[in-house]
Amino acid sequence: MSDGKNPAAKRNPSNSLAPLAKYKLVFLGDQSVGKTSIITRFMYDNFDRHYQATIGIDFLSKTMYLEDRTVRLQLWDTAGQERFRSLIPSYIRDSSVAVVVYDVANRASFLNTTKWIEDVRAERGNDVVICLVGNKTDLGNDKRQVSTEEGEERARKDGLLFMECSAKAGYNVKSLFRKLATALPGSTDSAANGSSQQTSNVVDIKLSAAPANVDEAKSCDC
Ligand SMILES: Nc1nc2c(ncn2[C@@H]2O[C@H](COP(=O)(O)OP(=O)(O)O)[C@@H](O)[C@H]2O)c(=O)[nH]1
Ligand SMILES: [Mg+2]
Repeated sequence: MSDGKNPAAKRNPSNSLAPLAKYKLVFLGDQSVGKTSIITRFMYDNFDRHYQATIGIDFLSKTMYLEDRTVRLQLWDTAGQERFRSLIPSYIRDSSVAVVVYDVANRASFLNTTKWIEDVRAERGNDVVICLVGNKTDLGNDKRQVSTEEGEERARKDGLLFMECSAKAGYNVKSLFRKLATALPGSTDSAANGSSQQTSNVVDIKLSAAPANVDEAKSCDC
């Protein structure tokens, strides 16, 4: 009682005075792999989307309350169409995290992640967390064109985080963001280098069961 410090404050003594840390997360990948659906699932726990971000680029914000600090995530959705591709580098430029999505039932979208990852590396070098995400696992094994092992192997070779999920089924979407949050630069468990995989001793992030005023999503209703 006497010193009034809790363990979280000890880990991050400036926590209470520090301005809210903002992180930009960009979502990249071919058209129709499910980028907008993953964001929609995370923001609203919904699959029927509230917003449609397929023309140009749009972002939504969400505050996440971590054990030792609070962060503000800016989720930048992108359109994968070639005609918007020239815009992509400027959006990648000041990002902390790049989420490169493919569709596990579409091999071409997996192969194309190479290009998206090259774009990210060209802009950010190693100063970024890249997560490779295979979406649409709900489609089942008969539709699958990319195995989990192949995705994992690719991520391992390139020093990327990896996750499979289904925006439709709501499978692993929260886990994806939990993984991203623990890898953010400056977080307790991340190294300065974003490709660090040392996330075993993770903090408990309360993404679910949040009170109604926790989440904010402003850019969809305007
Ligand atoms: N079966 C299935 N379909 C999905 C999933 N995620 C997205 N889709 C569908 O795939 C299509 C493209 O999704 P969208 O989020 O617009 O992809 P984007 O172009 O990458 O933003 C839509 O018809 C979605 O309903 C998923 O996890 N499973
Ligand atoms: Mg979209």
